[in-house]
Amino acid sequence: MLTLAIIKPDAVKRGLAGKILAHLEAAGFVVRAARLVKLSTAQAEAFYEVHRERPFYRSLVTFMTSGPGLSLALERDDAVAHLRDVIGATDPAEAKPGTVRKLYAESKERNAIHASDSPETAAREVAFFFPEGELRDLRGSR
Ligand code: FUP
Repeated sequence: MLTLAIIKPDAVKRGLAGKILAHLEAAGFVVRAARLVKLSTAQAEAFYEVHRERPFYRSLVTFMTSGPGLSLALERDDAVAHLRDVIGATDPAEAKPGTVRKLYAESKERNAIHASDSPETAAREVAFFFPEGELRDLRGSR
């Protein structure tokens, strides 16, 4: 199955995209699509729509539009749950050792990586960044 990750602007800016992608590949994820995207305010607002009423929403949108992030459609078995394990808790102070956020995040907001939180969200978020035709199948001819 597929899930959506974004290596966030803080991590891209600090030159950590390659290290984080290597971490994800070592954890068994296969890249099916990738795109370096600088979100517009409207796009970031739409992506984080579920958080619109939260106190951190405006700051989160500003951060996510501050520079390009690397959006990734990733595949492996049970991809959503596995990726959540690999990235760690939202706040790096609470993330387990060896997780992407523990290793690379600066703060609860500037936390290096996004990962879809359910299969339904993953389907929506993969479609947000990648039209069906952009997904590559490494085992097939596409
Ligand atoms: P997560 O699924 O771990 O990314 O966390 P949430 O969906 O709860 O939050 C989405 C993003 O909002 C987080 F990645 C960072 C930001 N956030 C804050 O800036 N402050 C908070 O208190 C909670 C979340």
